[in-house]
Amino acid sequence: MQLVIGNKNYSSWSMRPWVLMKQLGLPFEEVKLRFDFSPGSPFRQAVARLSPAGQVPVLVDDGGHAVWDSLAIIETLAEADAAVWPAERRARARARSVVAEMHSGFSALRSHCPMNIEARLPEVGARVWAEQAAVRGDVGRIEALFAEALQASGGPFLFGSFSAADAMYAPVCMRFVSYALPVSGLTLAYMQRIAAAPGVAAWIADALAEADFFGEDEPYRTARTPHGLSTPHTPHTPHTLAVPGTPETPPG
Ligand SMILES: N[C@@H](CCC(=O)N[C@@H](CS)C(=O)NCC(=O)O)C(=O)O
Repeated sequence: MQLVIGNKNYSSWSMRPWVLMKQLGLPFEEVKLRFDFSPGSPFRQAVARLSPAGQVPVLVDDGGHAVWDSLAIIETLAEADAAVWPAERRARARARSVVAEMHSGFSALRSHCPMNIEARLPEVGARVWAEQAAVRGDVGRIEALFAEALQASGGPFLFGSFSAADAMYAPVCMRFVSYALPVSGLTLAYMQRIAAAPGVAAWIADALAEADFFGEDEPYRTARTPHGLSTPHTPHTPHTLAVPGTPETPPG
């Protein structure tokens, strides 16, 4: 089984099935294609051989059969491992709902705060927060669904143990950190648990070790900041999650 992905610093859709497979212990070979969306690029050519949709992630089984789109990959994984979704019927239905909501929505947050794990852009986040009501709306809805799921399940993850829902929202947590969006203590504590989950921590460490600067996903910078580049990469410690005005809450 292969999972074809893009740059770990930027590719939020690739992150979702990757962290889910790691968290569930599903074996796979990672095939990473460096982002280059120009026509005929090695990225374009390699993806076109696998998927008519032309996007990553793509899951390729041992017979060479490809499944594309993060949600289709998640459902394919669920056929092999029931732990992808919560066991209880209503929780499973709710998890599917919030996963679908992420897959088809939150376009304001996604466009104004593109995933950029390595970046720390609190000033940009403050400006976006002040100017973009739709981003505030997206974050409010996400915080509400986090709170509802965590309250119903008792945590530590949205539906108890790590599921597709947590994988789907892991890149959102990365955005909240990079742009220092002003979220609640409950959300911060969940973000810390997400960042510390071994599969997520491994993805973050790999993202920080990358050196690529991909302009199409960098509306706010012209170069990557130095940390994690020129110096040897040190083991990842969970992000500093302190957001101005919001008390840092320990995991729990
Ligand atoms: N709906 C798709 C979205 C995938 C997607 O947008 N992938 C990006 C990288 S994160 C990509 O391959 N972009 C290349 C392009 O759109 O040409 C999914 O859920 O997998």
